[in-house]
Amino acid sequence: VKTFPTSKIRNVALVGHGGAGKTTLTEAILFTTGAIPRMGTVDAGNTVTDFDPEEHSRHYSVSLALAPVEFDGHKINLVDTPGYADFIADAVAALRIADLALFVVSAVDGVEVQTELLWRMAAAQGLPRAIVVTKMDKERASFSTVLDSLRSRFGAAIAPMEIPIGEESSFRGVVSLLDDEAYVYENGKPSATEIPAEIAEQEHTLHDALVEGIVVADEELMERYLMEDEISTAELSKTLGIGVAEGSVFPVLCCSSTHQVGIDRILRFLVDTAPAPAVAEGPAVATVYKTIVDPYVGKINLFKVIQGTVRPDHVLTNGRTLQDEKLHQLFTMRGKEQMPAAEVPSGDLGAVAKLAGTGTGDVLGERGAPVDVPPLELPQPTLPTAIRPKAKPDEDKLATALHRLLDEDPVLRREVNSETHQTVLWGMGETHLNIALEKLQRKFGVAIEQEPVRVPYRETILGNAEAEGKYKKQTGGHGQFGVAFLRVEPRGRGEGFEFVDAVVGGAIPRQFIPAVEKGVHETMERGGVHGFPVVDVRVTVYDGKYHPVDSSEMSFRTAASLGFREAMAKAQPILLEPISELVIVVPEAYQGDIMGDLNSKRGRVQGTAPVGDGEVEVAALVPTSEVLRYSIDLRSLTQGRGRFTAAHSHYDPLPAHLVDKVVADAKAAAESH
Ligand SMILES: Nc1nc2c(ncn2[C@@H]2O[C@H](COP(=O)(O)OP(=O)(O)O)[C@@H](O)[C@H]2O)c(=O)[nH]1
Ligand SMILES: [Mg+2]
Repeated sequence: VKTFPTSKIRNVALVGHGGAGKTTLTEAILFTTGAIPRMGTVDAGNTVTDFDPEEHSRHYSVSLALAPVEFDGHKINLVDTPGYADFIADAVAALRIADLALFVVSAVDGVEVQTELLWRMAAAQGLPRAIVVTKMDKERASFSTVLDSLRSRFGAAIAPMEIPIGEESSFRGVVSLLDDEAYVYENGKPSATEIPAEIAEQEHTLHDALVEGIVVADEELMERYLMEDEISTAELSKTLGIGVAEGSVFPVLCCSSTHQVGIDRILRFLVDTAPAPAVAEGPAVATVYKTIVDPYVGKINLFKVIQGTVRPDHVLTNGRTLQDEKLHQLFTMRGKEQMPAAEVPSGDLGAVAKLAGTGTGDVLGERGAPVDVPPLELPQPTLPTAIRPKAKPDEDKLATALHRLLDEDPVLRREVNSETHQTVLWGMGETHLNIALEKLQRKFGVAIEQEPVRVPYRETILGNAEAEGKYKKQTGGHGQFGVAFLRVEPRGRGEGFEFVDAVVGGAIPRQFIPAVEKGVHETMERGGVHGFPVVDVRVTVYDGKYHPVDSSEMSFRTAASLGFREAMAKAQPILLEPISELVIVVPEAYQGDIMGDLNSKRGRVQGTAPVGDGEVEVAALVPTSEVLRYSIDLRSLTQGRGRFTAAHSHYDPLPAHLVDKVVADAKAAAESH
């Protein structure tokens, strides 16, 4: 690939709700610029940017993918992103390196939930934004309806640059409002035409509104406009570009990707009006926004150069690990294809293979280069699933495979629960987790089985009790003998286990006291009356008996275990359940539903507070067992408009009427192994 100066580079993230038409628009742009000889389709699974088998089987994007194209002496790096909530992390990463967020909105469906969420993110970042209303050819497409909904959601800075000629099946061209030119398309080829009479008046009004909107930003232009001076399209474009770069105006274009109508106008806009990356001279610095793990090629890191020029064989230091990394060959990705690059200049996107310890979110810089890049904040996964390899011998393989999978998908989190002994994988939703498991099989050859996540219940006691633990065995020669009298008492929540030795007069010889403690401790861990670990008890050994020949460490361990079990059973044992603290943010309209649902989940709302933008935050304490799948519940309660975090808070007694069910479920789970 040719090297382009920074001013001729455009980094454009295509974002928006799943199914809006991002991948198809990317394909249409690749085709229009001659990068590919024919257009693939998402449904046939042969587009450039949906190349994973997981994308083919589902017919939608799950990872970001690059599509650099050349147009009019510029290099436009399109980053196609997934729109579904489960895969939002890749959209977040793309927004971080883009200089323009191009929101793709379906002319049929209008502004949808993910579009709003992504808009909010881009706004928080101050990222320049523009909108393409696509699928203009489809039945029920309406440019004006979409425009109204854009304005009502995103305000008056929404500025149409075009109006469609025809709509639905008669959609055949666009009028460019900036220069009053009309184009109709045949087989993707535009030809200039007269503005159709039926839209001429609307065109005039919109043209004037657009031009006025542009010239107010520039005093000199304003004056000339008032003097009715001729202002060239180039001047208007340039001034509009300043507004776009400032994020004070959001141009709107329209197209049909499948019929290739208006695609060249979008390219024109990107070249003429979209901002170039900021030029930064100095030693090379690059940020890694995505890591792809290929089982054969290894890791490929996608990066953006934010300062200087990155060259082959450059040695850069990873700002997190402080390790040097040698960048051998540089290339650019187009979908899954690698295209060699001689160098990657400031502002451009590149890729590099085989870095030892670098991944998503890392910053690479020349020694001594000041590296001050805000961290890439990825969403926290909220849905757990427990996994195990289908075949027992794959245990070790699973650990390595998970490690590599997490390199590629840093949003996934792996946890090994020491109480339930489960390996738990946390993801953004069911599809995210399913795809993770499919990749474990496809890329790393480990077949996985899912099982319900077990809640780490615990046991404790409410009362005091005493018991005699006696172990006596006579076998042939010398036997086993030990007796330990134990007292159990409850301790406060979270205070843990305390062992007290109150034996006097050598009823149990000194050297066997540790064996008594060990016997108690082991039994607590293995499980109490209901089989769950015992916590928050004081155990006192206050008397005992021994035999000079038959007593041993073993006999006292066993005696203590028996005594502890008996005392526990008499001391009003109860189950404790973990309680999670949830912090939920939803649009105000959903507050009532959220509270009702929390109520039905035995939750206790701790407080609510408005957090701006029409949203409220609800904090609640809810039994963990009730919210393992809260991610799914919240999505369906709010149509995807809510978000939440959950953290372990504390343990509370499990209500008595639930004990039998919890015990039965645990037994069934244990037997299934
Ligand atoms: N009629 C029509 N269909 C389109 C157009 N763009 C996309 N589609 C269809 O809409 C569906 C979703 O498109 P896709 O590009 O996967 O959307 P994405 O999820 O935003 O990437 C696919 O079936 C496309 O064929 C268009 O301009 N016109
Ligand atoms: Mg897509």
